[in-house]
Amino acid sequence: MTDYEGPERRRGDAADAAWQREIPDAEWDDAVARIRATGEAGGEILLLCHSDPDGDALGSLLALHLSLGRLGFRSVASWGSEPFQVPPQYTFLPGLDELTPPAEVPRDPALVVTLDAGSRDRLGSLAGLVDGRPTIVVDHHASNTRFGTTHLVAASAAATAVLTEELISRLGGDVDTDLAACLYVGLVTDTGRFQYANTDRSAMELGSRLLDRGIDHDAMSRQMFDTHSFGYLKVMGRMLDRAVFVPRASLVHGWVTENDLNAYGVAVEELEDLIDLLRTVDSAEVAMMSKETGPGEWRVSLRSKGRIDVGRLAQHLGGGGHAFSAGFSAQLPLDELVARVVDVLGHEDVVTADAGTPGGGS
Ligand SMILES: [Mn+2]
Repeated sequence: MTDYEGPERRRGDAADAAWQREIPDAEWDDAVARIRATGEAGGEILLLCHSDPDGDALGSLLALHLSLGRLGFRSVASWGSEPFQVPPQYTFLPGLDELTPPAEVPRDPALVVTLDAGSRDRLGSLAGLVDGRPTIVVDHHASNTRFGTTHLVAASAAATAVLTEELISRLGGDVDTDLAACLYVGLVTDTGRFQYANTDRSAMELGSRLLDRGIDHDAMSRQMFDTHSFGYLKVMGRMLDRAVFVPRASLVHGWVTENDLNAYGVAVEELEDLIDLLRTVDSAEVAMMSKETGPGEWRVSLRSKGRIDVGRLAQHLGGGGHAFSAGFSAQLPLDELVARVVDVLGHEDVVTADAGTPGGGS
């Protein structure tokens, strides 16, 4: 199929999207040349997304992996966290059977491409593979540390999937229905189903191009957003029952313990949406959701309505993310965890200059 109208159409009458101006053409050319040279020489291209992947990380990883395979290039797709498990809401994604567990990833790839990872740390147990090796970083986190050798990084891109589509198009790849499904998952999850402030015209246009490829978007949305086990509802009930509101910090906090997950047979990967319930609280500027991933170990998600830069807040606590959506990990008693977040919320540098529009995306 060659009738796919990709970025050419975007470059027509309308002005370039902001994200297109963030990445110089030379950087795109360099990325394309490196991938082509490695692929054509039969070299192994290692694709890595961030640990504990969300929809954008997973969708971008699979789309690029499938695309390179169709171009006749050898690629390996993985991420550096265990258990190496795909969250149940994404099990319809094409290409999942081609993923390689971190222990089986080749230790000496010719080229690495990272997707949706804002820093080397986010590559988890596979982070060392980017050291001293050509690495193309594809990402949209404002906090990106530019840890590679080629950087396709644009903070104003709604999702890494937006940049991945551009890369596939520049490689001369065709976006067929499978690739479109992967990219759509990235786009729809990181824009909060086209509701967050990062939803711009180019995100809507990408959505429309992907629909043109015949994806089953309603069935995909049902599995991603509207399908839960009964146990998940019970965990949600426990979480809501004990959620607390801290008025002086305009913070609402909910948490799920390992005990909750064991009691109802729910995996921690299924809890991605719980924070969306917390962020609906009218009097809370910041929503915080803590998930226990080991005894006393918490994976914390943060969302802001606009006045607080939770990306900066998370950086203070060893994590990162976007201004409206971020996270960090910590091993602390829960009350100390909340106390530290409340403390950082008092720092001046986490208050945004232009308080206003709600956003999102990770
Ligand atoms: Mn993302």
